[in-house]
Amino acid sequence: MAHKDVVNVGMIGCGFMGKTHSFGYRNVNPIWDPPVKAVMKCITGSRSRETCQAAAQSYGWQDYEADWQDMLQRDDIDLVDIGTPNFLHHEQALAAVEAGKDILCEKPLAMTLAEARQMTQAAEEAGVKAMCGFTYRQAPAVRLARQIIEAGEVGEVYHWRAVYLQDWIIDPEFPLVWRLDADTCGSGSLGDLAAHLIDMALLLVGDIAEVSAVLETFVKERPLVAAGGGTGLVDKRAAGQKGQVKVDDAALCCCRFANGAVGTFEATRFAQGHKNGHRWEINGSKGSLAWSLEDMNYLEFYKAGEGNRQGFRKILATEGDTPGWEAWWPAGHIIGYGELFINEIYEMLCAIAEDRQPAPSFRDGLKCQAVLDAFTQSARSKQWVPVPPC
Ligand code: SOE
Repeated sequence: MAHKDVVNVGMIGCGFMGKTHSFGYRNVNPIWDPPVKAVMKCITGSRSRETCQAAAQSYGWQDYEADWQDMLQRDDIDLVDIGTPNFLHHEQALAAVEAGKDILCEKPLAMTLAEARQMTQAAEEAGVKAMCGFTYRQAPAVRLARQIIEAGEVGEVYHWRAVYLQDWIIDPEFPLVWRLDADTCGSGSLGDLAAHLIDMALLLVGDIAEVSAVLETFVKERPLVAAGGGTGLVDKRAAGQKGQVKVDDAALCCCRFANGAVGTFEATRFAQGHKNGHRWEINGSKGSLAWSLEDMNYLEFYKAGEGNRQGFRKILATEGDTPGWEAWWPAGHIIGYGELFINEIYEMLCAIAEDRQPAPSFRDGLKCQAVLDAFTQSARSKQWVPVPPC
């Protein structure tokens, strides 16, 4: 793609992700001064025209379209950002590739492995830049962890241990919103939460060879909600009735990595008291690392061989040379959840300017989808399942 000074962005999604990504585009230029600048051209979504118009106004987009397909046809859009419910990713990403646009698509990349494969192949063959939105990778403390691992300071990795704990659907009267409806989300805590853990494991430990999983649905029926919870679905639901929950509330999974390490993953929306408890730990021959999203500016690092001085040190990952921190504030002036979207979009803009795939790319999203698929197969068959190479 010809090098330009600006990237005109078209956002699909006016909900939670529409808001976080808009926050990213609004702030990426002043914070990072990227080699190509983001221009907030247009927003659209699967909701009403009024919702799109209001989102454009409050999030700071120049324009809006009521129909995402009309936005994709516009010549003044270079990058399409897909922040819609999972069932729309495949169709929208393929349409964006067809229109020759670069893409940033939310996770999980798709509803199925076959869809993710098709999206990745289409994007790579068309030569468009395609990013999958595993935002937590962009935390400076996580990038520091990668630097420490690559420098060999953890040694041979033995263990990966990760949890993603939430508690927002414990009430059986909580309705069957799109994140719980198999037709719109594909899977429950697996695709929504474990996907983040898998991406981290692939980034920090390496390829996963085989898996074993248990999935559980504690609340089997929930009240139906009207009009698809803003997803643009035809309303197949009637108020006052209940619908079947066909996705997992909790996922407990094990894996063997290709490099000989072993790992565990626990993702649940039934961990009373935990709001967004994404945590992981790595144990290696020379040291250990640990990170928690709710305390995301810190990385814990234990180095073996320090005699009676040994212990976990808590590194505040805010130094000027901490990767992903370079453009932020003086040391100790911490950042939070929203800033990770600024970092993510900066990476996307750099990839466009440097004519390379962003990290994480659609291929990284596909690798994660292959593990999600293997977890599902294993839970059904009660067998260990190999993960196909991607
Ligand atoms: C669900 O509650 C959710 O918002 C996920 O969809 C996100 O991916 C995760 O970051 C936080 O939780």
